[in-house]
Amino acid sequence: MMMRGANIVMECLLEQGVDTVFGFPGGQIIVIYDALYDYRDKIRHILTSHEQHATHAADGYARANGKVGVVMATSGPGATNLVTGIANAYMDSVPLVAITGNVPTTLIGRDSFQEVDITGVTMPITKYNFFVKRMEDLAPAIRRAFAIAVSGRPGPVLIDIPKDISTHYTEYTPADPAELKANAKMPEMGKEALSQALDMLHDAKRPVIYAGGGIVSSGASKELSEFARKLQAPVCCSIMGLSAFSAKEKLFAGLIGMHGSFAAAKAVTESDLIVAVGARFSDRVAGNRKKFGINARILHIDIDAAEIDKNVKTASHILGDVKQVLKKLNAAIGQQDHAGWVEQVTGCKSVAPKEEFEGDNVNPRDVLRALNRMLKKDAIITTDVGQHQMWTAQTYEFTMPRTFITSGGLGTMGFGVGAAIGAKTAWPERQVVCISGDGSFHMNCAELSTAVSYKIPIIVIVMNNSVLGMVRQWQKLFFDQRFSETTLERATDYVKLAEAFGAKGIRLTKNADIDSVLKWALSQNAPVVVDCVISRDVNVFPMIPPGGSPEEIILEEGLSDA
Ligand SMILES: Cc1ncc(C[n+]2csc(CCOP(=O)(O)OP(=O)(O)O)c2C)c(N)n1
Repeated sequence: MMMRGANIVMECLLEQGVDTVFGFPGGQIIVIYDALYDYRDKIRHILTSHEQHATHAADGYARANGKVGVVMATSGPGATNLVTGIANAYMDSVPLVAITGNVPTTLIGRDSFQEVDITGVTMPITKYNFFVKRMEDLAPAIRRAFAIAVSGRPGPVLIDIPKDISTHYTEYTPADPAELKANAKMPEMGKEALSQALDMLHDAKRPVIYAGGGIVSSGASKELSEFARKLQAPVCCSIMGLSAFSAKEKLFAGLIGMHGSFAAAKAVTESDLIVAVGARFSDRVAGNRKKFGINARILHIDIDAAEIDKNVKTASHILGDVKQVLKKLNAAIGQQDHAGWVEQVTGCKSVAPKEEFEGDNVNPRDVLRALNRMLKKDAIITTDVGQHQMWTAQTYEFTMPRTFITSGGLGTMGFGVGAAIGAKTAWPERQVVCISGDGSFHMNCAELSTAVSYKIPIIVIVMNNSVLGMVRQWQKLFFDQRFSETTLERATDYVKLAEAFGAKGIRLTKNADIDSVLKWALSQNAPVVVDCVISRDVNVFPMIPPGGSPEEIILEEGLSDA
């Protein structure tokens, strides 16, 4: 049947099962929004205040429910406003489809009003991108975009659609659902790799599992749990891996890396076999790559061949979907016994850094511990970026996959509120709390208006220390306390700000009030901001100095000799 390009976009979204998109309209995407008007009963659109946060919302939606997130924006500034969100999804392997309008093909390359080469701009931060030049390419491009976003290692794909393509008519033939399914591809795993891995697993005396975000995206938590028990190995998680393995399991050794636990640092330093599963040895995990796991052989299980031997040299690897690989290993491995080693590592879980806070302020970790007690098991926590993010990662006990949504790779301040809106849109019945900092919240607070307009009752906890805390901490530890441009001391009243947007606000100034304030916030069924006043001198410990390795962990303030 003959159909307008913009309507084909809608039909193709429906083919993919899309029922929610986030975005912001404009002149070059106006025809697609015109089509959306006729599909508004089938496709819910959430209009954010800024395109960046529409991308974060689509990203949070995708991370929370495992579907592909969809974001739309107009050409030029609309498209460039998506860039940080796309890069964020790329770094954290989140399946996302971004649709941008562009000027008509006849105006391309003439520096037309609001023209930008967004496929050129996003080439290094997308898995693939399409510039649709011909009507007949439109539907195939959208179908391929969704397939690419979820195939192998997930990631973002962008489709740039010039205005004449969305305006003109062409023949539309609905896709065969079986064909759509067959488009998503997973690499096959090799048999030899598996038998070599089994030998390594059987030989190990002090094995440790380093679990990353791949476990979450492949839905392999159950398989990981069985694997850890069979191998009898402690499990350390990267920040992307948190929630993949229950923090309540005895074998959980905590966060690995720069701000990781002492137990995790001990485990990787003393281990003779590190099994990395769906993880990529980022610099925040490995620190000094030459010293990481210095006494261990490394077995790397990952879906992305490009990750093998990229950051650290491995002894062996298995390429494949980690869920399928772990299933095979679990079937073949048999029960191992490393009780003594497990005790050595998990016995260190109580080694905690000194906890700093000033008596007349709120202890941020106590707030997180209270949330841990008060929230339901399936509550979703999102964060912005800074100290508050690391306190959350260290303190909150995640027990269910996809309950922790944070910007791991790009470290994007401003991510948390959009991500919370996306997560709550995906799971309206679940509690969704964003832990933010006052610096980050200044970047995304306008999205409170989105939460209010669409009645999306998220809770934002602003750990308000009046400073850009994480950068200030580095200045304190490594730059001789020269606090260059990290003291905010904004006059912003977060309670009034929340109220101005139509949300609710409350201030928390004393530790004694934590429970009552949180109880109030949780009972509002409306967007709430909790202005949580903390001291500017609370640090994140432990800390591995930049370029250091796990054995150089700093438990308290002050550098080790290294
Ligand atoms: C968009 C962006 N700009 C700058 C940074 C660098 N940065 C990392 S943490 C941080 C401070 C964050 O301050 P705040 O949100 O108040 O959180 P806190 O560390 O105080 O908890 C900064 C500036 C970043 N990660 N992202």
